[in-house]
Amino acid sequence: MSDSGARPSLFERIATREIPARIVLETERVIAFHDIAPKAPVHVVVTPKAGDYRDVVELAAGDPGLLAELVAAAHEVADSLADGQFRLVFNTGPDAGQTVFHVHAHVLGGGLEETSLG
Ligand code: D5M
Repeated sequence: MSDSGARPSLFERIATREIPARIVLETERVIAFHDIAPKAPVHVVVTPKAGDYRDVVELAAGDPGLLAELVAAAHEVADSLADGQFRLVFNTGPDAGQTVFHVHAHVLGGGLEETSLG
C-alpha cells in the first residue's frame, strides 16, 4: 500500500493476491501479469508491487532504479513469451489512455506488424 493512507490500488491488490491475476513474473519489488483485455498476442502489465508512484514521470524522478527494474522485468517477460522482442508503453495521464494511476508498463509482443509506429 502507498504511504499516503490512500486505499490500495488495483495493482497493489493484485500484488497481495487479493485480486486474482495470471502472474508471469515476480521479484522483490516488481510483479508482471497478463493484461485482462489484451491488445496484442502477448500483453503483460509490469508494475511495482507498491503504489507509491502514479506514472512513469514520477517514478523516473523518485526511484530511477525501480524504473530500471521494470524495464529488466519487461525484457525477461518478453524473453520467455515473445522471442525477446517487445514494445514498452507507459500511458501517462487520462488523455493518453491511463486508467490505473499506479505506474505500470504494457509489454506488447508476439506480432505487432499491424500496429507498427515505424
Ligand atoms: O492500463 C491499465 C490496464 O490494466 C488495462 O490495459 C487493463 C488492465 N487491467 C485492469 N484490471 C485488470 C486485472 N484485474 N487484471 C489484469 N489486468 C487488468 P492503463 O494504461 O492504465 O489504461
